[in-house]
Amino acid sequence: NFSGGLKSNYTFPKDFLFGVSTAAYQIEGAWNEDGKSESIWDHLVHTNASFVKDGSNGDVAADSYHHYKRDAEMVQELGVNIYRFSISWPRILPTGLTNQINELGLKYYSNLIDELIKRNVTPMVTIYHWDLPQKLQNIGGWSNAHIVDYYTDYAKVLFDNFSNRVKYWVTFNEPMQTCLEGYGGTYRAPVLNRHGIAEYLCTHNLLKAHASVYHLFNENYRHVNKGKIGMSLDSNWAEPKTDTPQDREAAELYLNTHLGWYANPVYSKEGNYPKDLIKLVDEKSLQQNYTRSRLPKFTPEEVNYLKGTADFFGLNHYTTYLLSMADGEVGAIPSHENDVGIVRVQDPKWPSDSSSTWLKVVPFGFRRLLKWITKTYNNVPIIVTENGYADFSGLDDKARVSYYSHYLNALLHAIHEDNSTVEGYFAWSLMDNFEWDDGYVSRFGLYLVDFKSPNKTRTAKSSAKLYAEVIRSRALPAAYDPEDFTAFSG
Ligand code: PNW
Repeated sequence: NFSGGLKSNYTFPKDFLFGVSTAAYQIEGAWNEDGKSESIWDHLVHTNASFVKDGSNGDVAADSYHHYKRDAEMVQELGVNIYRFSISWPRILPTGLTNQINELGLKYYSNLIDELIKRNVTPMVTIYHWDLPQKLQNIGGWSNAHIVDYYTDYAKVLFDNFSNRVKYWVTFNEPMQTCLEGYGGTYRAPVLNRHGIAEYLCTHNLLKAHASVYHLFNENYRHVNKGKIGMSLDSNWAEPKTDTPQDREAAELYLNTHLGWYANPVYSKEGNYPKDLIKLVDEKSLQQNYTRSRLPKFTPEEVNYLKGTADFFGLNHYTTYLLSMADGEVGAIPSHENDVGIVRVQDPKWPSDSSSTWLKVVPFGFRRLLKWITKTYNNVPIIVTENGYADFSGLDDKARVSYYSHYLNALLHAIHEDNSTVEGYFAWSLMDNFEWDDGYVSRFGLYLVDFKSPNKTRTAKSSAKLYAEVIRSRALPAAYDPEDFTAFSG
């Protein structure tokens, strides 16, 4: 079944967490207010005007720095149990380091946390959602091994101030976007484009930083609030392009060398990078005349130090691709893409009229991915920390209503038929925001934001009402039809 499950009376478990997600740079604005310094995203949009489709930036965005009370009110209106937001490192530490702690920055997040708790909403904090202090980028950012200490010092400031009130922590949002697209490629800040080298260095340091912060939390802060900590990894589902052994292998290789690149060291029984990835990069590096592999290695002590460093598996999922083996070289040489040697496409017949061209609606892919994670990582508890759909704006967002219905249906089937342990689900996003290189063209919000109005007025869309109803009834609406994809035909 394409939709990921037939019509059912399945309901969401009693303790299931329903949430909504945002990220600091995408909503806060106030980019240089009250002592905040420049992040790598501020720097990118201010120095490269053509990077963002509509020439916009996040200087003001939804201005949540000044409207956080309204944000908390919206979260409460939805009936959501938990709100996932991120903290801006350069707002807390303007030099990137702890020699100077910005009290006004701490105050902003402290106020937001109090406002949420007052409304019975549990705060979930993402410690890093892509906005590194530019001052740290200038000394190498994630490719500088000292970042492990800098990040740990930063996280300690957050734990010291907020662990009494914050129960859920996410160390990193989508490290693959940071490292593969930002260091290897040109799609995310800092647009380093040192493919084949920098994505592996970045990943190596970032995973060590994750483990260091996990241990810090586990040893010193967990008891304060019975807190939990994990990481949010992004993954598409990979479907074999045709039903041949080669394409099936390509699909499995895609998952292992993308999601597994980050998940294996933390969530697998044996730890370390996936064997496939080690072999591919080592062999290619030798062929290419490098003295040593472009993939840095963990020592056995490090493998153990990283293994098991998460209480839950945070998953950000949006869409599906079809995979086949490359015939010949693919991608730039050297690069992760070239090392792995597979080709991904999407089926033009898959429904979508999304403003994000990559966002095809394939609910069965969500269900299969949850099943794959459950099997590969030994029934790890999963929290879906992002899932959502983009359009060009409008209050009666029928396509988004349909997307959420189909994906939540697939999720119910994963829980009830595949025995995946899914503890929570977060819609991306609470409100329209700065969608990175898409600027304000692509809208992901349950709430529409009028970016032209002085107060950045927020209004609930049809999808907000659907989500609130699902949360209230803990099931899909009676009228939901798993066969109906007409909302995506424009
Ligand atoms: C996520 N993909 O990025 C980010 O966490 C959000 O900040 C962002 O606004 C949202 O999704 C929508 O784009 C993505 O590979 C990263 O398909 C990767 C993918 C999709 C989204």
